Amino acid sequence: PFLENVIEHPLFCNGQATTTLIDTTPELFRFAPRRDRATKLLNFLGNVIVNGHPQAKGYKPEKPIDWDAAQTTLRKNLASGSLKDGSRQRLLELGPRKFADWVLRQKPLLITDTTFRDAHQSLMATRVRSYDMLASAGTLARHAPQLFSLEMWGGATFDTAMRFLDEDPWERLRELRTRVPNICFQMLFRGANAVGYSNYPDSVVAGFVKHAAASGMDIFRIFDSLNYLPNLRVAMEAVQDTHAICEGTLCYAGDILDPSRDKFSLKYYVRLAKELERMGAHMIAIKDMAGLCRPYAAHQLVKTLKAEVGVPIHFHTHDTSGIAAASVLQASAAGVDVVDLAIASMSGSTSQPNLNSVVAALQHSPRDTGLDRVALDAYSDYWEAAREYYRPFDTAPKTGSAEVYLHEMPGGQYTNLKEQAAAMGVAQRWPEIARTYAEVNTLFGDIVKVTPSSKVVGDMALFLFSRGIKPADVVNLPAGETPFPESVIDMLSGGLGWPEGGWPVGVWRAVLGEAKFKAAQAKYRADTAAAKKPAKPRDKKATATLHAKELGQLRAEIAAKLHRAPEAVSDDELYSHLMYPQVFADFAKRTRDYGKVAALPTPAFFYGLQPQEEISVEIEEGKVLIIRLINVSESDAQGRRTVTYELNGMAREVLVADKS
Ligand code: 3PY
Ligand code: ZN
Repeated sequence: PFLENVIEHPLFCNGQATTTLIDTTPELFRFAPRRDRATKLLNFLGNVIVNGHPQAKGYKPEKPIDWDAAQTTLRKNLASGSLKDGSRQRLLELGPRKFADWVLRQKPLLITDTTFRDAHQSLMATRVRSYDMLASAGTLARHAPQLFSLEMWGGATFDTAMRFLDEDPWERLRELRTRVPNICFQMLFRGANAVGYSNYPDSVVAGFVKHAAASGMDIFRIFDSLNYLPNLRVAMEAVQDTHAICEGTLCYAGDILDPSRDKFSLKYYVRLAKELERMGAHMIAIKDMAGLCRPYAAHQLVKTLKAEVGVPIHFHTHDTSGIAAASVLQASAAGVDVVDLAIASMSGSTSQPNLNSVVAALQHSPRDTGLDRVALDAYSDYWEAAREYYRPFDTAPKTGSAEVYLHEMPGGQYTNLKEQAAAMGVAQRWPEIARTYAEVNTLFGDIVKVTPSSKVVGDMALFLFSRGIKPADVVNLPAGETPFPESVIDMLSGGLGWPEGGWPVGVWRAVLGEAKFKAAQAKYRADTAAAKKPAKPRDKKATATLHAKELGQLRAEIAAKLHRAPEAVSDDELYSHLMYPQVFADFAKRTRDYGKVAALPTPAFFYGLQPQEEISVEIEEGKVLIIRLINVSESDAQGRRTVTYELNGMAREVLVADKS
């Protein structure tokens, strides 16, 4: 409790605590009584029952939903069966290079299932909870051991797990690993931005990779949001020091078949792919984050890359246009090794194309995947029912739209930006905002747009739109005098690296002002000159020593803040803190207040319980709480309600302040 008092104290939270905090702050020693795990959960549930979950946006399922139906079906049909070895055993046995050679020799089209990561990031603002993944993961392990990998971590999931779902992302990784010992796990890694939005020190990036690999990650898809390859070096080298596969990534923008978009030509992508191969990539991903790679472009791109590089090619796209399955089939025909797809009921629209249908499409063809369609359909039924729990977040467009070729927004950004527009009260003007987004892209010289560069384009679009400034007029504004968003200033200063050819001078000068513009231009020249020099051979030992020293210092700083010995700060805590200090601190506090809410079934987590509804909650292996809601009283004079439960058959009450 002393520690809790310290880290919750305003002086500590504001970073103003010094070594005298303990002597000068007697209230640190006033301890609240320790609450047991069950009481904490009953308090959490009581709050949701009385006040609603802040994430559920007031949504309440209209009629009682048979929440259990999906899981029962899955359990009945598929939960049993033996575990066969799969891609993970093969990787561990062969090592990454020989594993990649094995991939090259495969005739069947290999498939990555993105249901646990990109599908829900792109359809439901990354809100799917571990609980629902864990309930179904064992089924995949048993019935789809032919899958190449499960993309189940990284991207936005690290942030949202803690920020919105009160979950520890590291626990998600390890618990899924326990249930799926046989299929490779894959994550999306934002190069120098790791799983955050800004650049981190090399020691942090490399340390994160190492810890993730040790926690069960097998394939790292590493990209940069401007295709600025120097930003990939540290993470790629770090992966090469583990058992895992380093998937170097080229982000697809433009249209290779459109001669007027010559910035993003076939030649450009071949150059990137060759460079990634030279940097040590075991595989190369084509990351078509917005779903812009049209079918015949996909064919040509894959065919050319297969001829030009010697490592497997992995194709990732989004179905925003409604026609991306055709791109997948064309990529397959051109010899792509692996493709990303999402389970049927979590596919389509801004998500990946439909896994079940592609498997069916390739049956009895030379690239037949060998996956069990009956099992995959049952698995899809499960997600169809589970998806219902997430209705407040499920805001992706219902159908495909060719409009994506105009605005070029990544699948994961579309719903978020729309939400931001709604928060500004301009939801009805979405088509104009989408157009402004496209015009900002032109203003920036036509760039790759993916987290975080896509967010910067979105910030600029909303900024200009809300002030009634046309993107094309930005270059005529007095240099350095408009209060552009911080993210825009940072990107144009080189904070994210550099786009091919640098920034157009007009917008560069208008945003930064003359002095900062000159400094940024000099930095751009120096960085690009340095990037052209042949890289010095890496001194692994010296780098490891330097990183260990830096990480040791960071760990000591955090330990001092927590009043713990450095060795008492776990690696999970260290990296969660380093990625998102405030989000992690808030998450840790809520965990102290409410316990392990990740153990609650999703309907109870978001919508509470109905009177007489009963749930069972496994708070640790073998320790199950049976919670039944009995009654919610009227408010008392202080505006509090008494929530009465039965906990394992015994009456329990908690008092909840009614915030309505
Ligand atoms: C992410 O970085 O989270 C993405 O999904 C980019 O496509
Ligand atoms: Zn994606």
